[in-house]
Amino acid sequence: MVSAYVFDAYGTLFDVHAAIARHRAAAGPDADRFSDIWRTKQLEYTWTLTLAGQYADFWTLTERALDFAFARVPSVDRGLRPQLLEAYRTLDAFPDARAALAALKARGLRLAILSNGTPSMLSAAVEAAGMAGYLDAVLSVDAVRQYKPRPEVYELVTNAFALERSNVGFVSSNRWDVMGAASFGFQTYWVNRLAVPDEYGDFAPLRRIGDLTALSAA
Ligand code: LAC
Repeated sequence: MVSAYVFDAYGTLFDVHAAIARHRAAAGPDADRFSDIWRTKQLEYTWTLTLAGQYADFWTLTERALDFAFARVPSVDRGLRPQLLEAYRTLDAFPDARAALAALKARGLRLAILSNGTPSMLSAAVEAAGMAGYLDAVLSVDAVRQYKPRPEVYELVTNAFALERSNVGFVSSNRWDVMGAASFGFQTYWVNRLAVPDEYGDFAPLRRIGDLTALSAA
C-alpha cells in the first residue's frame, strides 16, 4: 500500500532541455547535441565523485558540465552562459506535472521531491512551477553529500516520512534512478516519455507509464 509518492526532479517534473529550448535560436544548429552533453556530463560527475568518496554540489556540477559542453561544441556562443544557467534555475515543468501532483494530493497522499539538486535550486524550480502547495517535503542529496543511486539518498525519504520502504511510491524518468530506488525497496514507477528501450532488467519498475497523468489513474 503506497501512502507517499516521491518524485525525482530533473527530467521527471522539470524538463532539463527547457533551458536550451528557451535560447534555441541563439544556440544554433547544435543546440540539441549541446544540451545532451550538458545533461550527460552533469550526471557523470555525480556518479564519479560519489564513487571516489567526493562531493561538490549539483549547482557546481551543472556549471562544470555546461563549461564542458561549451568546450566540446564551440559553435554555441559562450556568451549564453549566464542566460542558460538562469534558465536552469527555473526550468519549465512538464505540462502534466502540476495536475498530477494536484490529483494525488486530492486523494490524501503525501508527496515529496527527492533530488540531486541543491535546496536552493529545488526551491527556485518548485516556486516557478507553482508546486509548493502540493509538496510535503523537498529532499536534497545535499543532506548526505552523496548522489543517487546511493541507498543513503533514498533513505532520506523513509527517515523524513517514517515509512516502510514498501509504502513509498518512487517516480522517475531516469531509468538508473528507478534501478536505485527499486534496489532500495521502493515501489517504482518509470516515466518513459520518449519510449526508450528498457534497461536494468534485474530491477524492474512496478509500473511503466508514458507520462505523469497515468499515475493519478493508478
Ligand atoms: C535528480 C536528477 C536525477 O533530480 O536529475 O535527482
